[in-house]
Amino acid sequence: MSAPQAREVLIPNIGDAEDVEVIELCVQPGDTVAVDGALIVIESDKASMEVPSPYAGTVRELSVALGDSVTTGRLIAVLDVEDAATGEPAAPAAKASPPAAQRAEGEDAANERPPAAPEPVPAPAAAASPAETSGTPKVYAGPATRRLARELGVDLAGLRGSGVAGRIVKDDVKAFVKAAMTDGGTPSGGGGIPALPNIDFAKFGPTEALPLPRVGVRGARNLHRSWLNVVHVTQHDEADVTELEGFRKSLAAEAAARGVKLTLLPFILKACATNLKSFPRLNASLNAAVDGLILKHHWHIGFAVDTEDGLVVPVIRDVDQKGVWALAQEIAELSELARTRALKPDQLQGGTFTVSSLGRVGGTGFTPIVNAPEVGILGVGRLATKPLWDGAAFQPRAVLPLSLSYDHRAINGVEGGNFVVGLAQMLGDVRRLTLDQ
Ligand code: CAO
Repeated sequence: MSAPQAREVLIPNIGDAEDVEVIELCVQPGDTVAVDGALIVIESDKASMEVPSPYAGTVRELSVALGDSVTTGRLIAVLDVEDAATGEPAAPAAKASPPAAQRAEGEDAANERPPAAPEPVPAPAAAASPAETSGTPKVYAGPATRRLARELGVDLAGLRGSGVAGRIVKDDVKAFVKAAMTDGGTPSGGGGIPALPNIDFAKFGPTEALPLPRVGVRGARNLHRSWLNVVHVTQHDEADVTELEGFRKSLAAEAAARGVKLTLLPFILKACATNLKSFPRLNASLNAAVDGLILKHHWHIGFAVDTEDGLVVPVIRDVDQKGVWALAQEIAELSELARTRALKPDQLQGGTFTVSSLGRVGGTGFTPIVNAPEVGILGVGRLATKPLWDGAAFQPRAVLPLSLSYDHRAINGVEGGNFVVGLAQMLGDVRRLTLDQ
């Protein structure tokens, strides 16, 4: 094999256009590029265009930078061309390039073909995906699509193309923006996530389509957004709530007289608010730049309510300032409003931490999804009587499973672990709720 030879690549003839701007670098030194793989994208007043490589080779140096103004004949890059057979210019492509505006229009017409349009011949080399050829840029789109994306602030690297050979077309950009505007997130398959195949399940047996209620659809999107954005870790522990259960049951007559159902949940909310004061980073949100925390000096705790329409999370404000009776009352009222779809928007906002109790259902632990932009959520499992060693013998104790999921970007493992241990201690001895107030 012969030694690589250096080949210069120049800005092709771009017609009358003078001083066009370099708006995108499609390769970096060290990248390999195929014949007609995009090197840079330039933009004049009228249009933008990709400048393809006339050689197959490795980029030795790049002679332009983003924002440079370039004219015909300016050096773009020097390539190391390995193989003379494939390394020679395949065609007078660079020199024969039509004026930018014409080329851009021509490319766009091809770009905007519907995905299902028949493709008479394999995609021409000039349309080969840079992802397949140069290896670095994963974006495969024509100039007008790129311009639209820039105007709308869309990062094309996060889109899946519906055009021929995965090419991103204008409609993909518009659909992405529409999805982001309507639900604050991206549909399945957006954000660079491979979409699931659309399978006709009826092929395998009888099926039935069940539309999700609006609450369920919105909840699913919120969960998906949290799942994708939050770096989840779940820490499990158990609280010995034998004394608390004895205390709670001893209040049964008083609860009945007050017309309140006294479950474990109000004690758990109270214990969370108290414990959050000792762990302020769990009562916080990450800032937009994800380089700092916004600590909240208010303790508004949301609790998950299972309704016919799906999961709803009303928020109890200032839990730290309320007693257990008041919390029990508010849980009952807000749950009822949730189940009758009568919650007001402000009763669903402003939470700083969430509790999701599946205690009445069962389970020894689960991994709740953080209700972003909060950074912590407590999952509560079903109380069970277990033998615990007291140093001399096993004793039957009432044990409550606790599962804390937290955003590991904001909370480290020791902090998360200590929070759950502290919470378990507090529920193990509710006299602790009166300390540190
Ligand atoms: N262990 C054992 N029993 C428990 C328990 C636990 N951890 N938590 C509650 N219970 C018992 C209660 O004591 C009550 O018993 P009685 O009927 O004998 O008095 C019974 O379960 C039902 O309690 P509840 O659900 O009515 O009351 P709650 O205060 O515990 O919870 C509410 C209220 C609104 C949170 C709950 O009804 C609910 O909707 N939970 C579901 C939350 C959910 O869907 N989470 C999952 C979200 S993630 O997908």
